[in-house]
Amino acid sequence: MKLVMAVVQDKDSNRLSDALIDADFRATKLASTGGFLKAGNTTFLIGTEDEKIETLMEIIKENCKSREQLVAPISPMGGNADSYVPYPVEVQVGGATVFVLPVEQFEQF
Ligand code: 2BA
Repeated sequence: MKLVMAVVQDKDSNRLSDALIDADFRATKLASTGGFLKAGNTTFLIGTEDEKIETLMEIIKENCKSREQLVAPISPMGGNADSYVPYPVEVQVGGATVFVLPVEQFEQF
């Protein structure tokens, strides 16, 4: 068994939830925040059998889109102004960042 942790953009989270339910995957959604953009995203915890991982990856890939996002400039607080960029910068945010972990034991009480 594996535990899949997938960080996805909020805009894709409802679509992915629906697709997971349709394909009979069980998932938990956690509200999370990206460390770099400090913007909300959604982390899915999905426990599943090893043989279903490929199907699950396809579902995640199909339902999560990569997008450009603007990072607002943060003004320097009495510090080094040399590296300060006074205009918003665009970064490419991936469709999904996925970690696959082995599960030692799974119980439901
Ligand atoms: P954030 O940390 O808010 O990052 C959003 C996007 O900003 C990243 O997209 C990347 O394109 C860019 N970025 C992040 N750190 C950067 C840096 N130090 N310098 C320049 N650009 C940087 P993604 O890589 O697609 O990541 C999307 C979200 O997935 C991340 O949001 C974070 O919440 C999560 N994530 C990505 N890699 C992770 C990792 N190794 N461990 C845990 N969470 C991760």
